[in-house]
Amino acid sequence: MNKKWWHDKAAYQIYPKSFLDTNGDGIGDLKGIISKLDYLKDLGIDIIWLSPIYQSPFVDQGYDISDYYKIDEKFGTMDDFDTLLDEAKKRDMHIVMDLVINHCSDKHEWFQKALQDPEGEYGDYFYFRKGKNGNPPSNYRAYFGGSAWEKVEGTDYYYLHMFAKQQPDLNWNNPKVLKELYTMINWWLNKGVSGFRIDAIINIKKDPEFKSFEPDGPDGLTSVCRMVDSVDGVGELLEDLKKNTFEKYDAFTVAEVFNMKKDELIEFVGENGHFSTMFDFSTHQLSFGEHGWYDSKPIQFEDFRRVIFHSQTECLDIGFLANIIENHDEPRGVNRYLPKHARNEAGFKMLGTVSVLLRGLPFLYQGQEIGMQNCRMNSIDEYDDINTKGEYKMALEAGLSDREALEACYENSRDNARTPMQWDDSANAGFSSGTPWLKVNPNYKDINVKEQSGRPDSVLNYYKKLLALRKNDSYREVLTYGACIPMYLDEDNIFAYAREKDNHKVIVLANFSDKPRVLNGDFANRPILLNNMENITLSPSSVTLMPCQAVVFGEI
Ligand code: TEU
Ligand code: CA
Repeated sequence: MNKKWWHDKAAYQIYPKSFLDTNGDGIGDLKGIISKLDYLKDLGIDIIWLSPIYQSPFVDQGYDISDYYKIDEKFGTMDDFDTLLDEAKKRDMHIVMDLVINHCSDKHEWFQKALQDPEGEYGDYFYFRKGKNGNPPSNYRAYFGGSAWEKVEGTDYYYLHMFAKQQPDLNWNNPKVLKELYTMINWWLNKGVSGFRIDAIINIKKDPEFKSFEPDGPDGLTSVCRMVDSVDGVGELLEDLKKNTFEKYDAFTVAEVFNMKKDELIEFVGENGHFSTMFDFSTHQLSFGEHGWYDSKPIQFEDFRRVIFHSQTECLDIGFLANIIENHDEPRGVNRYLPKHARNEAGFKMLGTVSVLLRGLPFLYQGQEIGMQNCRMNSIDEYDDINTKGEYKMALEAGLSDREALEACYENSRDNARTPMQWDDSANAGFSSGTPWLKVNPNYKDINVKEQSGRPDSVLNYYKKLLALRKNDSYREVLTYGACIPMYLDEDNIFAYAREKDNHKVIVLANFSDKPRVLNGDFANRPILLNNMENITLSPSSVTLMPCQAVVFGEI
């Protein structure tokens, strides 16, 4: 495998709106991010992915872009952005932008022009279709609920939106659209961004006939992903995109891909794949309900372990995955993946250990490094997220009570990850001197960066050690390129693996159960590289792990 500049890097996702507000308007900004670059460097971060900061009406928090060439004034100016690029560079850090090109905002100039004349030049930038007998062109349900077709007032036309109706899908069959997008991407790469996280990209290939499918829910609609699943040929679009943009700059790209087809992994992230890497969403997918959040299932440890090892094995000879426990679309990982007895600092460190030391790029999400948790909201009005509102509505329609629907939101809402970053125990967790745009999790008095910076055994200091271990001269190679070999698979609630390359070997052991566990093996002579507890019980032929204990052993 040819080595690439990004193979041994650690990444961190910033959700700019909730990171740090420096002018008291309640919204995080670029100046806030600049002021925390040293914090991130010290944590061990090389690549920073910014969720969208482009001009946007914020119907879907910036994933609805109205001008791809502008920084939204909420976040600052293009000068601020240039300063961020310079300051990151000085610290040998990389800035990666979010690239949202499956759709744009309905306030984008292209769409505004299209609305005026759906049959004209700009109409062909989108998917306008005539309705059928007074109904939409097909029975697709948008990802955020409701029909994926929106009627254009005063015409027979509907336009397609796979997400919110304010996010019309761009027509990737139109060469003019591709040219506009490639020019824009190259403009940002010329500016000095190191690459992109690529949003919802699997959705760009459509079946232009837009056939209806069997309904899959009580609303008589079928998820629009049925159409995505039914078409082939996304690879050609992705290859063309790469050749005209990323490849020319040796850019780093990480794709958000959900419904990839079987055996496509090599085309996506192989040596000459469409992308550098893509997120491993296999654990996240375990929680999917049949109809929505209201019938989502708690995750069982056995499944959690199985799907991670499956991804690790599948990718070994192909490429690298990006490993996450959470992002801005998911609840907090500690709530989702840890059993109740493990929702404490030892447990948070244990989850961090098994995730960060996997083969692939570790992506931390803001607040993960201090163990931020889901936030209890008292009514649907306290939520902001458009997806949460849609899921709440579906839950009520399916017959759940208000309390039950809110519970489903507590377990699944994207706003769990979007509450402001908890910097210290002053008002609003030190995030803003004004009124934060979204509720601050009341647990900030106990869980915040300041408290944890000053405490050697904190979750924050443990994450620093984890990332430092990946970069340690003696272990960097094996932790970057070494295979991930599952261990103790017949032991329930034990997450264990070795990272192996040539004659080098690192062993990671974690006890997710609520009882002490004895694992047979010769560990006594190995150096202990990390231990999330003070002690460890070793005998010549075994090791005993306390509940929530995670230990990393090095080379003899
Ligand atoms: O997400 C795409 C996507 O598939 C998610 O919306 C997912 O279905 C949902 O979050 C499950 O809870 C990307 C962005 O990450 C997301 O924030 C945007 O809302 C979406 O695209 C539209 O741009
Ligand atoms: Ca601000």
